[in-house]
Parts: sequence; structure tokens; C-alpha cells
Amino acid sequence: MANVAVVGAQWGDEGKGKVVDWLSQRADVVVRFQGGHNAGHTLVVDGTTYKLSLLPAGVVRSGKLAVIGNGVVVDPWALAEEIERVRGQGLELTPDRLRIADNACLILPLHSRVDRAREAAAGRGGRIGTTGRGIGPAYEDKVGRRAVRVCDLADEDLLRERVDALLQHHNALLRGLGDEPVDAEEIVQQLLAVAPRILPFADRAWKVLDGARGEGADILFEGAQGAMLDVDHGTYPFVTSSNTLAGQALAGAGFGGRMHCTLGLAKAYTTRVGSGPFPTELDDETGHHLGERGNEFGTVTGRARRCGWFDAALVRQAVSVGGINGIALTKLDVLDGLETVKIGVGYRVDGEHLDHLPASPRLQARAEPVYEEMPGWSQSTHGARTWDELPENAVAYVRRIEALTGAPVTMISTSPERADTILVA
Ligand code: 2SA
Ligand code: MG
Repeated sequence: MANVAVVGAQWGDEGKGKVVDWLSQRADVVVRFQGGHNAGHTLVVDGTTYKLSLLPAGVVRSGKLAVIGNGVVVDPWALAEEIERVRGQGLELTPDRLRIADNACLILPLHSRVDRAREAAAGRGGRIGTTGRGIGPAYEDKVGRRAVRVCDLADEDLLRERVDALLQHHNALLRGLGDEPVDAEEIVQQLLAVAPRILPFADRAWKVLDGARGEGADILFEGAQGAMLDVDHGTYPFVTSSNTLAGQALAGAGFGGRMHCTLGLAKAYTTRVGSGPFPTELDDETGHHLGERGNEFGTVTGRARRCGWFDAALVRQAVSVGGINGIALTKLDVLDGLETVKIGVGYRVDGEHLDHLPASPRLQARAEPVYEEMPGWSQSTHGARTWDELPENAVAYVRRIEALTGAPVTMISTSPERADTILVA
């Protein structure tokens, strides 16, 4: 299988869990390279449901090595809890099966506090709709060179030094707002208490991956969120705080090899959680119908997702900036029974026709979708496992998506069941 990256091609929640699990069976190593516990994958393996947030999907299969790369922001308490939770479900999760980059930055309780306080203070138009997990503030501290990292947990003096450096920044802000400053010693003690649950897994992840590469291992890079939430290429500022594209996989894991294939996940329609522009959003019966049928609620926060038609212009942009060479199309069955289906093919902005989303959030908000309409299909595609089982109009829909996005659809998922997958040669 070689080295494969699986990334979201829309706004996240494209159904990566199932595809990553499916591919992880063929991989030796599964790596997370960005994001944190704002991600949420649901995996069903042998009748057991696992909800993973920070742990790479590889942990649910024996004999695989799971790696949390340096590009991930790690909440040590959330991680320790997740490790305990999956162990409680009978998984053996020993340090020889999970490695955490010792140069990964930590998310501390103050980060989620800042995250939530900002969201609460922002007016309706300014609220990002974050997961409240402290992701943004933690990445800010990383880039600001004042973060506490996994390796600092192993050295009490160094840890104190790092926490002091971090609080110099945060306490100045808190005092300015008339808030109570954070007590350094309290954080140090909390970190020292959680350290023994994390340190056994800490390692030079880049070296582990280098070794695996030398042995010819097949490595799967598991993306979180999606291309339109990328901090550079997404609908800024309504984005997450990391690069979500496959290009990030190499830097976020310290991997010196090359990616042989980048699989972009896309739903057969579009969803988004949180605020921000969404040109093909349906604020009507059809939008409701898609949300109900597609069970569109976030796995991390339980929030209802906004729903709309498939936006081919958006996915074409993700294919282009993200180097996607194959699309895995999910939840096609949710469109069953619709009389007509629409595909967004571009935008009209102030009378001008665009084949891509402009950078300005003002223009994005004013972008009117330009649609192509196709006849729907009344037959069920739910659970289809071969191309031949798909009604003619559904096949035409998939073919049109390929033509418009510029990437072949190499896989179609027709239910959460692993076997309900069509592989397109
Ligand atoms: P943050 O918390 O700073 O990363 O939020 C910034 C924006 O990124 C969006 N975001 C996501 N969108 C979809 N799925 C995500 N993960 C969970 C999941 C979502 C959930 O995989 O199911 O359970 O709600 C995810 N994580 C971040 C977020 O909505 C903001 O728009
Ligand atoms: Mg998800």
C-alpha cells in the first residue's frame, strides 16, 4: 500500500473514521500529524464501537504501531483518559504500540479557558464556533515559542522554566483584563502528576518513522478536520489553527519519505459545524432532510451540522491545493429518494462568475452558488458493494463529480459498515 495520506476535502466530518480504519488494516504504522482532541472518529470493529479523538485509528487493530506526531497539540489529561478508556474496552495499549512525539506541544487547562472565554466574548458574527478544546490558543503558544512540550515533562526544573515563560505571556493578558493570574506552581504540580501517564509513550517519533521507512513499512497518515478548515487555505478566519492538508503530514510527523497517494474524503453532499461561509448551504426542507437522514451531529461536541449540496468548486480547490489524487465519496445513500440533486459548480460574486472561493471573508459570504441540476434516483444505494448495484442516475452523479473536481472517485462508501464499500478500479 506504501505511504498514504487520508485527509478531509470539505469542512471535516467526511467519514474519515471508516476509511482510515479500512486502510489501517493494510498499514503497519498509523500517524496523526495535526490537530488535537478536536477531531472525532467513530470506529466499529467486531461489534465494538470506539470513539477516538487523539489516538490514531491504528490503536484498535493489533500489530499496528500508532504515532502521535509533533504537529499534534496534546492535552495530556485528555490523552491519558482516552488511553484508559480504550484499555477499558479490552485493547492492549502498551508503549510499544503507541509513540508520542517528545517535541509535541501540550494543551493546558488555560488554553481551553481562553478558547471558551474568547468565543463567549465574540459577537455573533465573530464567533468561530470552535470545539472549545483550546486548540487555537495552544497553537498560538507553539508559534510564539513559549509552549510546554512533552519532553519538558521529564525534567522538573525545565518544566518550571517553561511554565514560567508561558505564564509571563498569559498572566500579563489576564491582569490586563482584570482577571486572576494563573498560579505557576499549580500547573507544574498538575503536569508532574499526569507526566507518568504520558512519558512511557514519549519518543523521538521522527526516528521511529525513519526506522519504519527503512524497513519498508506501509505508513498511513491520518488527517483531522478538512481542507476548508486549513489555517492557510480554508475559509479564514473560520478555520482551525493547523494545516490540515496532506502537505502537513511530512512536517507534522517529521517524515522524510514521500507520499505515494493522497486520498481526499468527501461526502456526497456538504456539511459544516461552527460558523463561517457555506455557499451551498440549504436552509430549507432539503437541508433538514439531509441532516436527519445523514445523522449529522458532531462526535466531539454533539452539535448539529449545517447541510447543503455538494460543492464541486470547493472540492476542486481542495484537490488542487492538497494534492489529492483520489476521492473517497461517502454517504451517497443519504441522497436516495431525492427527485433532483444539485451540484455547486462555481460562484457568482457581485455579478462576476468565479470557479473558486475568493480569499476575502466578505466576498465568501456574498458568494452565490451556481448550480447544475441532475435527476435523482429512487432506488436505494444503501449498502451497495459493487458499481453495478448503483442506479444509473447515481453513477452519472459520481461521474459528474469526478469531471468537476478533477479527481477520480476511487472509493464509495454506502453505509457505516466496513464491507459496504465500492472500490472503483
Ligand atoms: P477548533 O476547535 O479551534 O479546531 O475549531 C475551529 C473550527 O474548526 C472546526 N472543527 C471541526 N469541524 C468538523 N469536525 C471537527 N471535529 C469533530 C468531529 C466535530 C464535533 O470530527 O466530529 O464533534 O463537533 C472539527 N474540529 C474543529 C470547528 O467547528 C470550527 O469551525
Ligand atoms: Mg468527525
